[in-house]
Amino acid sequence: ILIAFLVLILAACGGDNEGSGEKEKGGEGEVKTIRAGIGLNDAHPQYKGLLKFKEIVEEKTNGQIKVETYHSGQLGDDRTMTEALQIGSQEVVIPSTAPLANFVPEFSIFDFPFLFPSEEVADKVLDGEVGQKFLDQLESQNLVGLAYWENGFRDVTNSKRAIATAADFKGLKLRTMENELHLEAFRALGANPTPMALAELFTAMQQGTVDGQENPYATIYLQKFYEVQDHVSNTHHIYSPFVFLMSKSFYDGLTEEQQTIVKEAALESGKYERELNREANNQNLADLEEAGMTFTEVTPEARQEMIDLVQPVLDKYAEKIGKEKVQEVYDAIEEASK
Ligand code: KDG
Repeated sequence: ILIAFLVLILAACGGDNEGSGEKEKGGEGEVKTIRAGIGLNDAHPQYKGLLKFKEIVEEKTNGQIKVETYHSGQLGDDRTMTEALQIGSQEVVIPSTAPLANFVPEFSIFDFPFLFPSEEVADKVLDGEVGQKFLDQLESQNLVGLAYWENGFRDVTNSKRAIATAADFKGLKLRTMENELHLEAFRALGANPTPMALAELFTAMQQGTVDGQENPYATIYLQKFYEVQDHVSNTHHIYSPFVFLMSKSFYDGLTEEQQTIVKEAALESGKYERELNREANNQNLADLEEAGMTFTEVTPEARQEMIDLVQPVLDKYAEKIGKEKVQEVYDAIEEASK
């Protein structure tokens, strides 16, 4: 019995040694940790999508990859977190394309006002060849783009006046994301835009530093902006995609199997996030009205006037980005709309 016991102990030690050998090589024995951060709060579908990503990755890697999730800008705003990915001090962030354009300017295309006619068309273009081409450009910035998620169609809120036409934007102090195209487009509409981190926005509206902001209904509702804003309009001026980013140095250090798992998990949890987000956006306008906000309809004619006003800004950016690249996106949208 004693000999059998010793044999068992030796066998167990042998197993361990093999394991730590792999660990030294950085192979499958090593537990890796992903710190994943977003700017929105934990009530938002984006955070629920992130939890789904965590669940899939931890299950499929048998715990070899752990995912720590952070919301509400706990790790910083989109830009700071993206920089952290570049230097390898954070592993995942899911920014809107707007702040991402500060790293790869071509991403501005997706923030052209009134570009995508519907969420379904956006899905086809982003998940197709054209969307992939943009993700490929991230590598030069030490970033890996694993999937597109959805922030959604953005709508304006403010505490000064109802916005029905372009003229109503006049002089309005609006918070925007950190993106030159957004700033120029709102200036073209007559507003007075200022970039600001999401985490500072609620207080800025409460204290009157800004009159309003623009975000999808889900964000307006779930971040409780209705507590400090009176008017909401269906401007639907920009469709904001999210991009699921991973630090390239971290991604390169994964085994091939782990790379496949994180890629598939980003796509699968993205589908789930889009579904939840669309449900929320469909429901949350009614919730905003219920919470006391006044809804103002923007007619197709009024929207057309807004389109005409921002057109010179788009022409300028199309020139900057490269007309062919922009045309490729327009063609893909036309194809996807058939
Ligand atoms: O988690 C995403 C947010 O950081 C941000 O991209 C959301 O649309 C947004 C905004 O207005 O800041």
